[in-house]
Amino acid sequence: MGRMDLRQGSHGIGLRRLGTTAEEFQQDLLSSLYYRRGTTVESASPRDAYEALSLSVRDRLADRRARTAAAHYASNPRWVYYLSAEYLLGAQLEQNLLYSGTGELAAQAVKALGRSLEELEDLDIEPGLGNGGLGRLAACLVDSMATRDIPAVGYGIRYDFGIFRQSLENGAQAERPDDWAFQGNPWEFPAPDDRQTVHFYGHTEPVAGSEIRKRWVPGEIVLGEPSHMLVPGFGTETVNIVRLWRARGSEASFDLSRFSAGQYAEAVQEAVRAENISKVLYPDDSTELGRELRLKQQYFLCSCSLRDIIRRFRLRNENWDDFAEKTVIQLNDTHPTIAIPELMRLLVDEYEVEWDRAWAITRKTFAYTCHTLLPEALETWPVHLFERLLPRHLEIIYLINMLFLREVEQQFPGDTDRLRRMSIIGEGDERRVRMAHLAVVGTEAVNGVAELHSKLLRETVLQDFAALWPAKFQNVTNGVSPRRFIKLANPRLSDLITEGLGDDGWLNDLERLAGLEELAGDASFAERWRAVKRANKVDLGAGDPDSLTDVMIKRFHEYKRQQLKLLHVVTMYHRIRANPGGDWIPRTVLFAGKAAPAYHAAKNIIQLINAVGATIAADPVVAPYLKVVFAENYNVTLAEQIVPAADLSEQISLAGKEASGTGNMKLALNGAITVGTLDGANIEIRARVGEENFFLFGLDAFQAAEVQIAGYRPREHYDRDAELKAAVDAIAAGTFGGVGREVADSLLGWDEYLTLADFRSYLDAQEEVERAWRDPERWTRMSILNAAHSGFFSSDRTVADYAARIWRVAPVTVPREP
Ligand code: NBX
Repeated sequence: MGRMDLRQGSHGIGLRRLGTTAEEFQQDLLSSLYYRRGTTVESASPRDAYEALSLSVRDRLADRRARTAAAHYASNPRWVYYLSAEYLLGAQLEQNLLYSGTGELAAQAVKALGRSLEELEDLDIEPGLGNGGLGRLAACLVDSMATRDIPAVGYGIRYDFGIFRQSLENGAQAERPDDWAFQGNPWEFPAPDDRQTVHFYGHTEPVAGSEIRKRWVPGEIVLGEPSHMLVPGFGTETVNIVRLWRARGSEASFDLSRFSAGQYAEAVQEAVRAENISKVLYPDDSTELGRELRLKQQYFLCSCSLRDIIRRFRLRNENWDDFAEKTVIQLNDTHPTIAIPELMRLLVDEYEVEWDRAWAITRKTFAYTCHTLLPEALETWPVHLFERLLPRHLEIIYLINMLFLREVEQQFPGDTDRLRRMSIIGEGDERRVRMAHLAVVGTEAVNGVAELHSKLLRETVLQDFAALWPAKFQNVTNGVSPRRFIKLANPRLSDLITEGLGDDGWLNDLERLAGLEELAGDASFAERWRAVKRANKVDLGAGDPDSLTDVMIKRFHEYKRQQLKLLHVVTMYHRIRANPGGDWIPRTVLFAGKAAPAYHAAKNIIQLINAVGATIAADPVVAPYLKVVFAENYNVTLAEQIVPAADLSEQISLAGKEASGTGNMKLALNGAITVGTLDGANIEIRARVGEENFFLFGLDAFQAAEVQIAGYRPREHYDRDAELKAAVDAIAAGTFGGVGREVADSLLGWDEYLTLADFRSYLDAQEEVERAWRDPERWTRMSILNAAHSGFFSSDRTVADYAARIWRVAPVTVPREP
């Protein structure tokens, strides 16, 4: 590959065209096995068969990739570069079979190897290069950019170890490393020719004849080696790429003289240090520990990617004034914000562009997406760390800040408090660089990820910036890929929808699901809808398929309030025990999700859930009605199994805390009904599916803020509500095990996320859930209407919004095979 990939397709080279019949596919599969795996049908292991199949499927996208690169090169378009420290791409084989239209051929061909497609799909390991919603959003957006024919590259880090593998040991979370590519990764194309050099540490020196330019003399040099994965569009010819950087020591990092002297560890220590940069994904999804290695990762990603972007720009363009016309760089949260001073450094120091011109280019090039409102999730870095690791960037940030504060001073003369609040440098006990401020100052557009989130950003966290630049702030509500989360995850429902709507055009025009509305009243359609859900529950095997499958699947965090769900479970347990003969609705409560390894309170909640589950399972009175399941190691693959089987979708975060949520969208699209607060995208889901098809409860964001301001006392709720008191007391007494005490102490002591304040309202909503469940016709109708009116939540729409309002890019059509 290398730089050739931009210039020409396969035309004229005289490549053999890949066949389109089962026999031809089988031939290709056998050649892959023979020539690329170096084995034979007789001695092939399942892994060999998997690899050979993957390579043959990948080949079928390669020609589209070549035509895409050629079309992009020819049209010299405006490009979108998506910078993200995380991608949760999910398993590749099934997706690429679908997107290349070779599923049928492949299924027949693998039979010749004496294997089944399902068996080989089970060997497909997902690259878990992300924590949660932010990483999965990046994956959905690159899918939709390709589907919408937008010239785009996603840049990221190729971590050796992705998000840890979770297992339960005595009901508590245990973590093991995720060596995801241990057996190789057939989906990846290495591109060593495009490697980049990255500098760290050292000092800066003045440059003769310039006040502004500096020379950075680094103290450490690391190589960034890229490889890429193909990102095909659905129902189109475009195949884009995600380019991931891996750190390597340079030749100089191996100390041959030490090696010769027998100092083997010392000889490689520099290389090891370099390679550590891309060794492991940080598993913390919403706290910033300010670790040096993490800042190194961020700069490594940005430095490699910007040089690659500039290399690509210069293939077809000469004038820097065209850079911002041809390039938009979207920052996925603040993690890649160091790209802003890095572009300034490259332009000013290396390409000798004058400061003001460079700053105008930079500001026009970048856009920033914020994914949080939690103050502890806003990244800041100690100035002294910056000074040591990236001395030149700190100087540039100081200069940016000085000029920026001058701008503020002009607008608001004499308002020193405002200057202090808005400064990129925070002055506390320790001076820190505020990355969100840098991201707002250095970009053309800033967006939140759901209506409420964008509004709260404007009115709270970024209020001063919104006052200064109101037009900069926008909303782009998140979305999810309907291919992965309906078609691939839920083939039964996909077939039924296609039959109901007459064709499968809904797969890239999701608003067409609205056509299901008129089928919601059709008894036979409803019957089949119910049968699909039931069959999916049987496949999942979590519990009785006729029970209400109640799912809460997401990262464990106190703001998401798994503890509220748990209080509900304990209350159900008490009620059933008190009245064993009652007309109870059987429920399976399914939890899945990881807690950051250092997040003690979240890990306690996991442990308590499992303890409560075990107590219930051992209780012959309650067990027939209530089952708690904790599915280990939640990831994209597991989500694809759980989502289709869900009846009830738990979206119960404290209002004002969940930026958007995307699991809420996946579940609604698959006919689960939401029980939720007015938080994040829940609000938009409810507005679309209709309030009668959504179980609402709890304080809204405004009320929650008022409660906090008035001085929240969780004990008042505990004292007033006998069932709540009984649940908390049982937990505190250790009925379900020792960690209960700590969980109860936190609930009664401060309850940061108002769990107790929302308890009664939540229980009322759950009673409404049960009323609806008792009427299967009503429930099914609600379920169909949820899917019918969730078409807005396609990531294709999200991408169309970004393209029209932020990126201002036009699609480039890739010609079909001649
Ligand atoms: O981003 C999530 C939000 O919590 C969701 O509400 C939202 O739907 C989703 C997509 O916009 N944020 C998230 O997943 N954050 C992280 O994973 C994260 C990772 C590393 C880090 C901070 C946050 N340092």
